[in-house]
Amino acid sequence: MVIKKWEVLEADEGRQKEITKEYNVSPFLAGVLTARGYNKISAAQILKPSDYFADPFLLPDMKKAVERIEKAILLNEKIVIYGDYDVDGMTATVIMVKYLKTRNANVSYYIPDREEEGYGLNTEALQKLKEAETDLIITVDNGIVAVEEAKLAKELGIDLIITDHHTLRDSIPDALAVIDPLREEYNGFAKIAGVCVAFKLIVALERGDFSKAFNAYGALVCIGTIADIMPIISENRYIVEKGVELLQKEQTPGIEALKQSVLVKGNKITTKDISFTIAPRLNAAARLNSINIAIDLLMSEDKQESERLAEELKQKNQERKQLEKEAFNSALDFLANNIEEQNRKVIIIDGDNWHPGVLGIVAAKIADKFSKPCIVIGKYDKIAKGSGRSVGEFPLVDALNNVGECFIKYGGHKSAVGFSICLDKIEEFKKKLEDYIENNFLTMPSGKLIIDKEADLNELSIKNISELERLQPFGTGNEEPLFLIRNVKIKQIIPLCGGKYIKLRVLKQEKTIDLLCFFMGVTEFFYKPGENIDAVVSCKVDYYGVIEQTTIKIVDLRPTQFNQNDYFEEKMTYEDFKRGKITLKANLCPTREEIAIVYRCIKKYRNFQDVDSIFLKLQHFNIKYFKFRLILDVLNEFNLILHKKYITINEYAEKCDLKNSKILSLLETY
Ligand SMILES: [Mn+2]
Repeated sequence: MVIKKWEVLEADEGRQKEITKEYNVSPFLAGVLTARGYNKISAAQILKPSDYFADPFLLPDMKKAVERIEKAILLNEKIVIYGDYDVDGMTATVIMVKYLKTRNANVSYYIPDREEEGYGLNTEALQKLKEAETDLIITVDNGIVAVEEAKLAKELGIDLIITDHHTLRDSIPDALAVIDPLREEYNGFAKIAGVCVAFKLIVALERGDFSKAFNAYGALVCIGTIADIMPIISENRYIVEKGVELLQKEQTPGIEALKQSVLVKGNKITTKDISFTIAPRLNAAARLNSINIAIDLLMSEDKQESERLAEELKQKNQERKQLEKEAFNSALDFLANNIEEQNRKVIIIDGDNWHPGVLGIVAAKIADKFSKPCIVIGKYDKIAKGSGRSVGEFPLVDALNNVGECFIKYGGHKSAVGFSICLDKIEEFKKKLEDYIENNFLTMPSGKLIIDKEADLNELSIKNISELERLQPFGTGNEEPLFLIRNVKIKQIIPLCGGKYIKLRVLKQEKTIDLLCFFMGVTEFFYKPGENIDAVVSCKVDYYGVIEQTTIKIVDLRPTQFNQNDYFEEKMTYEDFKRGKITLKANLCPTREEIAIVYRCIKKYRNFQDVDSIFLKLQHFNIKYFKFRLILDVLNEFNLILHKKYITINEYAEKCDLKNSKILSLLETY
């Protein structure tokens, strides 16, 4: 794991007191909320979300939409729900179709093909729908930018109602109704999913009867909201909390089968099951050209059919995982064999025939692993497709805008982009993008770990931790709280599950607590008893009958003496140097002794998972990061170390003489 920037938020004492009093919560919990920017009023978004479900008729054009749909139902006109292939779009499509069927409407749906048509309304689809004698199209989770397509729909004589939650461009489409919470006229809570906008339309069609509609569709609204990574505050909080409760009860055969297929027997379904199992499975169907499996399953009213579809969906997801693994490993191999590529500001990798449906996931995994924006390009017979993911605040789509002429088609937002490109344009694109970033971004944002509070061991009491449950459900925009505990001494390292995991017993000022570590086993754990560490932890209380016990889990850890600012500065300098962007001002040539220290460290501990782990282990030697990386370059130059699962000494390396090092002699000239 590459070292992430720890950023500790600060509580506000004044607001903390107010929140404590207003909501009758502990100062500990109130402190976390103020650190996250909440005050007495806005804290209600978290602590009293049920006050927040906004009246659907507050949304602009809602009344017009309801009237037009009622007319279509009355005259038995042909209605088509025009959806999207992600989980938000799927669930939005399904609830609209299901609802209109209960009203005996003449309704069907259309979801564009992910690879062939791409996202949103398109002219060919409109022509097809015209031929099928469609009278009314209702978009869900798309349409807000379809200015041209809306014009065409008008020419074709199809009425168009747009429901969307994406950002508006300069002009809104000329449609019968345009319902988007980001329209200026709307003053409610804006960050709701496409499925939630569709749901509001249903509530409006039910003349505002929220609870009946929620009982029928709340489970799907909840799945779509979580899958689309909406912030879990305000209305979304209500939807997720109540939606999960609904999901725990018996659902329609399709949703029930999906739920049963992901659940471990006897467990209750949680928000984590939705984000880590249900959503990826539904997405897998779309990624692998089989979206019908997902839609049919969500619609199904037949038990046997549902079970078959749920099983097929599971298989599709397995297939997706396999394709993803192949592409990811081949991308990692490329980076291991081309180490200089890792020093770029944005990592760009291309490969032949990587499945287009997994490019985005692979880009996200690489971006996370190297803490840098990453673009992954799959090359096929005639064209190439790319998908990118950003890190921190880096505006990836702006970067693409600046090289827009390279693409056939592209789009996206700050943190994720997608494009198609001619094969012979790839090199030009890479070069132009790199030049643009090199000239416009002196420093790149790094991956951050946002920490809510530096905590004393005493503060991590059962009472305080159990109160954090009031913040649940956690999710995007309402993450599980993280705490920093500083300068604790390792007393004991206790292996768990045969050494696969670790329990660390740590001590500070006479107080001892246990920390659990699940991301490293005994083999990889390079800290020793007696060493002082800083740890970022998450906490919860487990209930065993009448016994309560805290579980404190390590999210990240470092030696106490580690200097974060130094590290990030030196890392940037090193990478700039490697890309030839700076010349050295001082002689930074490592000494023979320093090289030996690093070599001996790798030889002794053997199981370093990455370069940064070695650096953390070397903390008490006072070798700066820049120099440390130069030393590794020298060791690589002579093939003295191997980069496999672990970084190890090459036992079969030939004897070498450092005098012959090209790197060292180059450094000596500065
Ligand atoms: Mn959406």
